[in-house]
Amino acid sequence: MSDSFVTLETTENQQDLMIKKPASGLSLHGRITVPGDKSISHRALMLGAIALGETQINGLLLGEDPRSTASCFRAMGADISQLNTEMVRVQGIGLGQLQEPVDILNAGNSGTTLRLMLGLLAAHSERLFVVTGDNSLRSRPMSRVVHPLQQMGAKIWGRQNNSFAPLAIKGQNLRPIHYHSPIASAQVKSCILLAGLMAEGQTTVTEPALSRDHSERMLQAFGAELSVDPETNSVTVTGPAKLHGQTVVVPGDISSAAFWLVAGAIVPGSELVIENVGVNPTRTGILEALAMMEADIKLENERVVAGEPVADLRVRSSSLKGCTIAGDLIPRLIDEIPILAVAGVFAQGTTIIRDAAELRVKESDRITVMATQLNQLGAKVTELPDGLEITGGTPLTGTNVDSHADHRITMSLAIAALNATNTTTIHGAEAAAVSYPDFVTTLQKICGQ
Ligand code: SPQ
Repeated sequence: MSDSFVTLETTENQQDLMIKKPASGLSLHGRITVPGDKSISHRALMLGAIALGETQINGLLLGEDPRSTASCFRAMGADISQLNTEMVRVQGIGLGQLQEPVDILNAGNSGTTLRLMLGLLAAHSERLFVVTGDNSLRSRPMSRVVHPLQQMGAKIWGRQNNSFAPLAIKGQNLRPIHYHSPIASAQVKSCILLAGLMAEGQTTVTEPALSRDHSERMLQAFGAELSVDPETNSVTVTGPAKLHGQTVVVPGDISSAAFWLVAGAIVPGSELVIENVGVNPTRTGILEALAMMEADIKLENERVVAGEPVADLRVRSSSLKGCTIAGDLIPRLIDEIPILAVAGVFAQGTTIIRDAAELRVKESDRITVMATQLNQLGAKVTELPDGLEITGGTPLTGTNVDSHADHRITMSLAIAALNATNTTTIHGAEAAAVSYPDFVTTLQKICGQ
């Protein structure tokens, strides 16, 4: 390892990220931006492809997941320009007009690509689609979207009673349903709403707690007839819909900003400003959880950009306190739980995370992986069936840890390593490119490297 504090070593198949605290100490400073919101990027590409006319996307995330979405929709005839952050142009082909692809559609590592796309494909009458993904995605449950789509009349086949990709879909004319989802999942909700765009009549999804609402906002902006009942957490779309291309401005991803919020909070003497972050209330559970932990975070320059609330986030280091994170807050911070676990490790007292069993079916089993990897560094983390119990205040010692090919695990472990002694080596760090290709460069920048 060189004298540098943060180094990346690339071998043929994988990257090792090495972090060693400089002898002179460390604090984090700077104004930074984070890449475009991943959820909004997927939806902008998909709705752009099925709308009439041109959609222009500013600020698209150039991570591997939206690239998977773009390549699947190109394979079905959508004209999507080269991906860049300035301006991506999508020439929509119209609802119901996706072509039968000549090969298997590969969603890579992206659950959002596969589950949302299934809703659209199931409604494309008389066309056959075969969809798959990488090792991780092929082990994630698809029955949560297959079952409601079957209730709408979809024909879907797959492994283990149609539960896992690869899946084959023969498009049908679907009928509308009222689906009471057993889980608060934006992917389930969005999949059914997208299918409902082509079913004649009203399709309603009711969920047990509110999940992210980017699909609802964007569908309305594209001209769909859609109503929301906040009392019952229900959304209704009326089909057949007509969508029209729009300009989408993608805000910075709060799930990516979360790494810097926790880094700024736990590394003594730090102050960071993260500019242009999406603060949609269905995503700001992380800010509420960190406020409960007494983190010093302020929202500045709050504004609304193209229908999504945006702010700059200023974080200053402070001493954190353990807290309990559970219930309806969980769907509003589900992807931030790995980095919240890191905050818990450096907080005084106990942090308890419950009602988060969904973490077991993400890109990795994020409950087991965070517990084992943080404990490897010397933390005191106990796995619960649906969460984690973290006893804060135990010092960490750098050693070898593994990303388990999960982007959010890679980045969470890197932030934990900032407060560890010795060198921490994170194997499989290339996973970060799924949602945050410039993560290491930004880390080096705020470390003054
Ligand atoms: O797309 P994918 O792989 O499922 O990505 C993850 C992530 O950590 O980036 C989940 F592992 O985010 C999901 C999120 O957990 C993205 C998403 C969306 O854009 O609709 C919704 C959430 O999933 P779910 O299952 O709760 O609907």
